[in-house]
Amino acid sequence: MKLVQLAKQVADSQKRGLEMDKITLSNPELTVNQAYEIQKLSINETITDKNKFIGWKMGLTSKAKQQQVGVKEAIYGRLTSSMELQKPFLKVGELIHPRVEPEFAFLFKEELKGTNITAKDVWRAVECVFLALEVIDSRYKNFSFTLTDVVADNASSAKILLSNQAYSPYHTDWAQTEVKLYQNGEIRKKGRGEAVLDHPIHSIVELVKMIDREGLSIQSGMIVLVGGITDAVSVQADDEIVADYGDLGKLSLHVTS
Ligand code: OOG
Ligand code: MG
Repeated sequence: MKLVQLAKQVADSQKRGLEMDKITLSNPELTVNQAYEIQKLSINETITDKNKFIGWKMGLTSKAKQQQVGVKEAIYGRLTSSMELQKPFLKVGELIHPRVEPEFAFLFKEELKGTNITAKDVWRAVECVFLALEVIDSRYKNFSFTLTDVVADNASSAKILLSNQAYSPYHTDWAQTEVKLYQNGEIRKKGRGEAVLDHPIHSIVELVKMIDREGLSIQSGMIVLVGGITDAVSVQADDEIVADYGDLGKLSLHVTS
């Protein structure tokens, strides 16, 4: 099957919130690079004046996340403005089997590109850091996929929630920052920033190198999610999710039907 057709199929499943079979079942010969092409085509199809391309996400940058889904490689996905929750409410009716995970998001004031980039270059380009919750929702049945499948499905991206407060990149040591994830008052997950490639800054370095293969960059004004610090929890209507980042504050998400 042509990549364009597969991209349409994925875009349709994302738009309508309908689960689908893994695309590798009917297309076992698909490569990871072709999956990134499908990702690009399917997301480009959704871009309009109202739904802008706002940045990137890294995924599977922590052991906890890799183990949860059985894929042992970091991946990236594309973020668009319609994914951003402006209020801390998540409607699950539009989604298939949503999961929530705690993250950090970096906002950039300068472009970053190329394969020679180092952590030093990244620090210079960061404007600020947000606490973030990512809602992922694989379009594949049973949240089960191979590396190729999940890349084509835009790394399971669904929604993102950023903290109201933005922090200076030098406010704290992001590797030592601990987050506890609560669901209905019960602690479900716990982790430190260092779970993400020893320090979340490394996730940005990896992203810049990876998107260079497509000739793309992090542009000034874009945000980047660095990847789940802990693995994700499944959520349903009426759940109250709280990510407690200690001194940095809390991020809450109210789940509705
Ligand atoms: C893939 C997306 C992974 C992360 O932060 O690791 C991701 C998935 O778990 O479905 O967003
Ligand atoms: Mg994530």
